[in-house]
Amino acid sequence: MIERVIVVGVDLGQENFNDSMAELKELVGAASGLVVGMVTQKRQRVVASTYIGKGKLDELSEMADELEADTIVFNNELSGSQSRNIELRVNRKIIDRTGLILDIFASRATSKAGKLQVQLAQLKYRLPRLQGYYSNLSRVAGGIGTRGLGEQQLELDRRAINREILQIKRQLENVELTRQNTRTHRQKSHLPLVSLVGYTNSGKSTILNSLIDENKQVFVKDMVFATLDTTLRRVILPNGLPIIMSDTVGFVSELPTLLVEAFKSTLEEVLEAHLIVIVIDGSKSDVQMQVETTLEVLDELKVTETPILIVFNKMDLVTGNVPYITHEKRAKQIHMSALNEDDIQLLLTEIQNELSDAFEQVTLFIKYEDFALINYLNQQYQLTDVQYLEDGIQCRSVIHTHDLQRVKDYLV
Ligand SMILES: Nc1nc2c(ncn2[C@@H]2O[C@H](COP(=O)(O)OP(=O)(O)OP(=O)(O)O)[C@@H](O)[C@H]2O)c(=O)[nH]1
Ligand SMILES: [Mg+2]
Repeated sequence: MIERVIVVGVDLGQENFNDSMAELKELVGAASGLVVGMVTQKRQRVVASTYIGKGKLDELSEMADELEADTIVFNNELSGSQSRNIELRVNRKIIDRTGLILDIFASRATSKAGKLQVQLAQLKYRLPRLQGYYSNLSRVAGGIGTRGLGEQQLELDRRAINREILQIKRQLENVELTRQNTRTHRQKSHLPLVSLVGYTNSGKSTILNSLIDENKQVFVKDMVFATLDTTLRRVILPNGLPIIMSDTVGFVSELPTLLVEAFKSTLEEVLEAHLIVIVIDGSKSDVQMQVETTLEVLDELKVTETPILIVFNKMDLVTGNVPYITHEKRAKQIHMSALNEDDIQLLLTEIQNELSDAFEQVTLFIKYEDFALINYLNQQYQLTDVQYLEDGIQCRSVIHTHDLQRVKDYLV
């Protein structure tokens, strides 16, 4: 049965209030809920005990009866006692934005690490709210689409939850060890790393797919939070140089700190990136919010120095003004559609330009007896103008600067 949902928001004068409410509706949809109504209220500050005012609560209660709503979703974080108080008045299941996002993540996580990370975030989210739950024993807890964490777990007391948190942390450490091994492996390959980041559903995975072989494709879908893990793929630039590209979990405004926290290790690749490509859905009205949100998360991850390229994707859907971020001087901005082959080439060229410090054009003469080096270069790079001379080969290539040392005795 599809849950019928009323969304509620308090307008405290924040700039993106309407966008944020629209996004909340999308999130409800992503959790397979059906939005049947919306209640908003303009206030100077929220009511400490019930978040919205008494009159609004009555209105909400009536509306819930009238529209036969099952669940009320608030566009803010609620404390345990707030949601209990509201629930007592409205007699419906109350979920807040963070809880909703956690529910979506819980239902989407597929990898072992992803599942553990979401579980950890869910437990940490519940811990400070237990008090509220326990004061109302009639509460049937759980969220839209909740999976993975059994509802009965809410009955566990704090100690049990804490024990579970410890246990999950331990499991995560193990998973992390394996991840670190793969990372070390990649670092040994020394290839420049380019990370695709940005809003959920902006087309990051589609862009990556258009750059790689069919049998290595990643999951793409028109829904929020399609990707929850980090994938690394080898991509060849127009000058023949290989790089590594990473695609990762998408962001959303007010992404719960708990989740950013939980996904830090998933997002760790971003820390090591030589270039960050921020992918924006250019066809939406909230491009400013998308960029800001993304920069905020990057800040939270302490990524502040890495060069950035801002990409407005889905330009094939744009009929009006071409979007542009005015105050962002740090980054170059380009416009493209992942569905257009020429645009994909343009993106690659831009990435190549941004990475120009990372590679150099060389001409080499290598004796045949040094075939190990010839082999290595052949595997790593594209060699051009190859001439087979009497005692060795002469060739040209674009190589990564980290390999300059290796070939310095062979430069022509
Ligand atoms: N029209 C159009 N659709 C696009 C374009 N790029 C991606 N899409 C569609 O947008 C939807 C989301 O694409 P994804 O690649 O899954 O987006 P994502 O950024 O990886 O999303 P998350 O993994 O949820 O963070 C899919 O339905 C894509 O087919 C584009 O340039 N034009
Ligand atoms: Mg994706």
